[in-house]
Amino acid sequence: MVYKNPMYRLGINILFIFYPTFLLAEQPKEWQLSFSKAASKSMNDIVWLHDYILLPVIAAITVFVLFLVIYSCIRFRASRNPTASTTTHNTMIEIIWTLVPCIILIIIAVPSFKILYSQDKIPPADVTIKAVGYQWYWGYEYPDEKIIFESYMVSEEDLKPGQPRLLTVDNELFVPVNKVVKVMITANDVLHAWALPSFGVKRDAVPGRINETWFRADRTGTFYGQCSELCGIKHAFMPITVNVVSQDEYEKWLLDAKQKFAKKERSNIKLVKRIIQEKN
Ligand SMILES: [Cu+2]
Repeated sequence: MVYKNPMYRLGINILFIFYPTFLLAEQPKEWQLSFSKAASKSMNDIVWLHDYILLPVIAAITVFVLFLVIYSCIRFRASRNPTASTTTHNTMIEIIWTLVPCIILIIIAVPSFKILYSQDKIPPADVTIKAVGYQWYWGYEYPDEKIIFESYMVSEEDLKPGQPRLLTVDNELFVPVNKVVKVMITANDVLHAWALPSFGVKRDAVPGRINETWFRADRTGTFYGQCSELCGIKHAFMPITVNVVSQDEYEKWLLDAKQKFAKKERSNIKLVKRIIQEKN
């Protein structure tokens, strides 16, 4: 196949370097550079800040410093400049090298704070999800729909064709497209973090407190994330899978989920009753 051809792959990887978001799907790709393709306004803003503010600033500073280093190596080398200057002070240059970095920081700070505040202010939510980090899986709750379930990683030998390794879970989250989804994040044992790169979402899951964040997915698809706070030996094995679907499909899933997970709840209640009986 053409994709197996090493020259073709090399060509694609070179293209990736010049077009960081070119040809990327919803999950990490081999040899991928830069971010996953944005699926929310928040992530679009983050990518814009990175591509059009941070990268040009970093590139310009690097080139400028490199130029200064090379220039002074050549111009002021011992053979060409045997008597060194004794200058210790120049007011003009000191004002410039204080003011210019200040201006650069302000140029970065203005759009950066704008994005931070837009992430912080949660619009009225259409769907609310509670995510609870456990060692080592995620528990999810749709409080308005009375749905509670756990989401474990599918191990490598149980993967179906097309399912990505270390990212596939048994019970996926479903959210409707173009709707505000509020996520309340907490943990039940140690620190975890609920992170979904395509939505520009990352919040710590802290035992005993609830952090809130939100996203509005602007296209359908399956999106993957991972726990992003080192939480123990299986930190790498508690991925997050979110299916963004149409409103109709979401409602269909809700009906199914209410049955599927309600049954489980009933069996849990039975289990608790049995334990209480055994104790008595
Ligand atoms: Cu974790």
